[in-house]
Amino acid sequence: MGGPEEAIRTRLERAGQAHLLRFWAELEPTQRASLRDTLAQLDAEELSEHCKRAAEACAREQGGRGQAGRLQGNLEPIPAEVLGSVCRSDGATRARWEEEGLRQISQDKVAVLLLAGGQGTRLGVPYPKGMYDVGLPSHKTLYQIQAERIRRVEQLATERFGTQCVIPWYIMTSEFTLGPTEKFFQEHNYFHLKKSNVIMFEQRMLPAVTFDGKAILEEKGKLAMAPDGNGGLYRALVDNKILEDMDRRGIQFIHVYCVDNILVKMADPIFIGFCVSKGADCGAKVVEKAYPTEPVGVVCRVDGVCQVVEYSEITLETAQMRNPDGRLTFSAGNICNHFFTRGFLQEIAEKFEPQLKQHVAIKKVSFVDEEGNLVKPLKPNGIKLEKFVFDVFQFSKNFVAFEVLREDEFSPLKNADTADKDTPTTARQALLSQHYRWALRAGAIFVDANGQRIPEKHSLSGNEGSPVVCEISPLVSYFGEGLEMYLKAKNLQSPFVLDEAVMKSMAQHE
Ligand code: UD2
Repeated sequence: MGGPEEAIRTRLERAGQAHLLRFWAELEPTQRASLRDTLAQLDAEELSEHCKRAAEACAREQGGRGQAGRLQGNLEPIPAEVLGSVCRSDGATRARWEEEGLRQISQDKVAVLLLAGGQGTRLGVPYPKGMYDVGLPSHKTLYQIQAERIRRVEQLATERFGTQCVIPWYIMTSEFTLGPTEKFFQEHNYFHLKKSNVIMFEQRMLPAVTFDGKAILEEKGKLAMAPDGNGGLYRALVDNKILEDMDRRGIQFIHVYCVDNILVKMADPIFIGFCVSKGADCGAKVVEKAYPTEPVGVVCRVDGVCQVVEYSEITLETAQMRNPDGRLTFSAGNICNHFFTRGFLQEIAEKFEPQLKQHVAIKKVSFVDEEGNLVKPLKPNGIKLEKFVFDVFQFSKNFVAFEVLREDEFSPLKNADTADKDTPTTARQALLSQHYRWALRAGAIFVDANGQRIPEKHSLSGNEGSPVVCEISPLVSYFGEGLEMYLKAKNLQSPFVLDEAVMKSMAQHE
């Protein structure tokens, strides 16, 4: 090894990471080139700092539950004055919020930003989660559903305010998801959105580290790397000049959301309108937590400051605390739907990002041992450091939370169908139940093959299956609106799919 390689070796030695070149002599030229590229991107100081920090954070974490215990003492639920609610507000107030949200959309001030850099390990598919088809009659993927909701809500804003408008769709990907996501969108013609309004960018990757602070080789010529968490967003915004792009387009409000919630209301006008009318710089949608160990963070106050305590970091004792009425004390479940002003994001990017906490995830990381054999560890052996998107709440000057109904807005796809919660089946059922409720509300009558009325079930909630299969395209209705003209007093047979073509033919038969 000589020339530039020598320089890399010197840097690695300084960082205490020279073992990464252990197999250099055996590597093919292409493997060498790729390892050199990875190492060249890692600044020696930063790498050494990262490995040190990971090992220390891990030792602290393993050193005892002390930290969580301390946290628990200072936790309080969020105060009522920062919490709005879709169900505890009256129709006129909701209509005012919606009007405000649609106004902002109609003026091209609203963007959506999808966090899609995760590896979706729990679901266990080898492609990005957004490409998943949960088995709806239409076989639409999560990405398609989201794209169609953007188109429909743009249309609603245009109808209300008479101006054409665009909601740009920013998509944060990672090394794992960028290529396949781009290809998928190209193959599907960007789901009829303008390509220039779908902006994909990549978050950074960080090396996985052993408990004693050494970066891990997963192959002889390849470091084990993982995305830097969904809070990697703030560095990625800077790296990819996304805030400048938003500025150029006149974007002022950004709805950030995670990929796997099949019920997500893209650029939700009510949420946007609520946050804007409260003058908030930062906001979070919440649902009432279903059970103490549900894997959602809780929005609460820690030492008087609004924050999220993640499900992996809350003590069981705290999670189980109940009020005298039996409800969970920490019930504001984070659903990874956030509102930010561009100004707030700018401030985070410029000032606060380095202060964001590094969270420790201890994982099983495959590695090559000293003899060069691949080892798949049975016990966790590696540390991954991640930042969390919600850790910026503490820097907000005017934080609000907004409670929505779970059955209307939250059904995440996290696990394969072998699990009993948050699976393709529960996501599919949640969507179909919602569409069934919309159809009933619009006056539809479901009948069986003999024309007999199928008894209605109005109070369906959550994952309960509906008695019929009814799917309504987001291009026809964003959130149940405008369906009476097609469905009122109509006899419908299951499975019923209301898409644009059916809508046109129903309109012609009027
Ligand atoms: C997230 C929330 C949790 C709760 C839950 C609801 C965080 C940190 N936690 O937990 O509080 O709201 O969702 O469903 O937000 N992602 C990236 N880059 C990464 C890692 C993740 O873009 O490096 C994306 C990922 O693609 C997904 C979103 O972030 O869209 C959430 O990631 P997750 O599924 O790992 O989060 P989860 O379910 O642990």
